[in-house]
Order: sequence, then structure tokens, then C-alpha cells
Amino acid sequence: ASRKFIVGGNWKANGSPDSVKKLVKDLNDGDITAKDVEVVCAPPFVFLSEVQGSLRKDFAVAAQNLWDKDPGAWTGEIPAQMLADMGIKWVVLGHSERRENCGETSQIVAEKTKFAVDNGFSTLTCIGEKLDAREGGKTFEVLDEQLKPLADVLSEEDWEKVVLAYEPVWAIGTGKVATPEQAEETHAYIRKWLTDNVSEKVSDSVRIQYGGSVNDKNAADLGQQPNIDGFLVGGASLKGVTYGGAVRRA
Ligand code: G2H
Repeated sequence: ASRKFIVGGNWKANGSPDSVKKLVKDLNDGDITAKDVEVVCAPPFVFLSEVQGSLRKDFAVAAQNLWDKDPGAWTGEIPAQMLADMGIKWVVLGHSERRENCGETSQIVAEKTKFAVDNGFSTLTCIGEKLDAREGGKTFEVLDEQLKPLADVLSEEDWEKVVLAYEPVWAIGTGKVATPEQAEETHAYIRKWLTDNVSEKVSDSVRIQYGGSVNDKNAADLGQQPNIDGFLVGGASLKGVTYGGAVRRA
């Protein structure tokens, strides 16, 4: 299958009005073309409007979460509809930091993914095991548990709007990147799971990003693996064009 390489920049809860302006300028001036690579930037909510208005138009903008209810009496939440109305077309869902710190279970992540797709969004839906699971040989069990609720709620058509981001939690922000072999083995497992539990078509077409300490030095080797279809980049995405260096399949 020909799957277009897709790189997300997850800015997490970082940035100031000045640093965001500078980052957008660096990205706009960078030598990346979105012809070969789809680029999606995910700034914090408070900067969404500004980034949406100033970022080059061949790059997409994502929210880092959404509220899967209609607008109304939900103090402090950001409903999908509100984001859709301002032209946001992408959302990152189920990042491990939200699973860990905000109580997002695999069931909640699946429901949010379904709600997002039903409201016209494409999603970067994150999955991945923690260190104890990796060391205890339970990686695939964890992934099964995270994927099952998604397979239960998404139709074949829905899957066209979903990108999976495989992020081993032990590699996030730690500088301890998975080896290309480790990542490829896990991505191949996820694809096989989709064949067995969803369909051949979905398995063939769904893009699976790798995330966890990706940078301009390790990106080329990871990006050459047959089942790695992109990256979700955190720390390095804040360095502007460095992130550009991370996007090309060598
Ligand atoms: C993983 C990744 C981006 P980092 O969370 O989602 O962050 O590249 O800093 O490990």
C-alpha cells in the first residue's frame, strides 16, 4: 500500500506568545515541502487560533484533545464543534500523558476518536506500553487492550480518518528512543492486529506513526522501516526547522 508519510509536531504544554511566533516563522521559512510528507502541528489550545491564522497553509493544525459532547454547560472544556467551527481538522487523542494524568482510559479514547471522526476530524490516536509492560513481555497485551475499543466503535470508513501513533511510554521525552527494529516489530504487530480484527483494507491503509524521542538524528533510520508511516514528535518539534530535518524518509 502507498501510505503518505505523516509527521505530527506535538508541542504539548509549551510555548509563549513570542516563542510560538518564532516557531511558526521557522516552520514557514523551512525547506520542507508538504508534497511528500503531510505535516500536522499541535499547539496548546491558547495558541490554536494564532497558529491556524499564521502557519503556512500546506501544514495542518491539530488540537491536543477535545471534549466529546455538544457545546453547552461544560466549564473549562473545549467541545469538538467549537474546534470544527474555527476550521481545525485534526486532533491528537489519547496521548499517554492524558491517559496517565487525566484518567483517559482506552474506552474514553475510543469514544473520543469516534466522536471526532463523526464531527469531521482526522485523529492522531495514541497507543503504547509502559516500561514495566515492555520489560515484562506484555507489550502486545497492552496494545490489544488499547486497540480493541477502537475496533469496536470505528467503521471501516471511520478508519480512513484515523492515524495511529505508537508511542512507547518509556521512550517519551527520555531520549531513550526505540531501536528501528523494536519499533518496526511493534508496528508490524499493530498492522497484523488490524488485519485480524478489522480488515485487510484497513490494515493496509492505516498510517502508523512512531513517537518517542524522535529527532533529526534518529528519524532517517526509523523512517525507513516498512511499517513506520510517520512520526509524532514532541521535544524536537519545538526546535522548528530541526523538526523539518526529522520528516523526510531517507
Ligand atoms: C512522545 C513525543 C510526542 P517526545 O510523547 O508525542 O514526545 O518526542 O518529546 O518524546
